[in-house]
Amino acid sequence: MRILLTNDDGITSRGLLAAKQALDTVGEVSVIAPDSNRSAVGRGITIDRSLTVTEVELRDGSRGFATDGTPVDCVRFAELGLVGDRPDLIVAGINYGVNLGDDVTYSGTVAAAFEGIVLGIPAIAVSQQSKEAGLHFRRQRNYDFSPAAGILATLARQVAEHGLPNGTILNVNAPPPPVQGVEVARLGRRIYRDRLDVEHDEDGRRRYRIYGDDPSYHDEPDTDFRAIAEGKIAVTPVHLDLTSTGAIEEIARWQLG
Ligand SMILES: [Mn+2]
Repeated sequence: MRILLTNDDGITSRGLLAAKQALDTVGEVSVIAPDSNRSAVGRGITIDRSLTVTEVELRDGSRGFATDGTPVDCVRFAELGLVGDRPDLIVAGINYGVNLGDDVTYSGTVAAAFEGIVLGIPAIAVSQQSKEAGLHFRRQRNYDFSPAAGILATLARQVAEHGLPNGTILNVNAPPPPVQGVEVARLGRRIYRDRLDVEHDEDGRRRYRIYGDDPSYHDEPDTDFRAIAEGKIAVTPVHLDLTSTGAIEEIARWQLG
């Protein structure tokens, strides 16, 4: 099995290395990742300039590629043959911090996996919560990626055996150990506590911080948020069909000339 590994935290991420080591037991892994942190860039691609690609040595001594593009650019590079043959599986992660519920649309990690749907290649996005980080996204020092790495190897083997349903990726989030089980869950919904914090830069200009520090979530059954809160790994099948099928009829009844 040929596996393409990327992330949004950047080529030097310890989470990327943890994923690499887990996937080395499953197949032949090629790595291409952004040269620095591109978290929360979503499905952005680079169309206004050319991209650099640098061959680098990863911490395990293997070779990988770093680019100044986005996570989605990384997957596109792989499709174009830059890092070897077309992959059988795309993996993005292991991300520092969870990607749950509504947040999947901001996430560069999940975005890279979504590109698998566009290219017709099975894909897994995988994220690890830290004990200290709670539901935040922040990168911290004492990260234990082992729960996410363990489920990643299992899922990669399952995908090798069964494939994935058409147009579907897996969004996987692991709580810190000890893990209480694995649940196939739906995406939940965030509650953001945004606020305007005003700062002044050296030139006296106002600057604003708008994303609050303490996001919460709607505690609903069968959701990824609930699974994580219960100490379980959440595996969520996600597709990219954004059409609101149920709304087509209603909107079609409008007087649109
Ligand atoms: Mn990230």
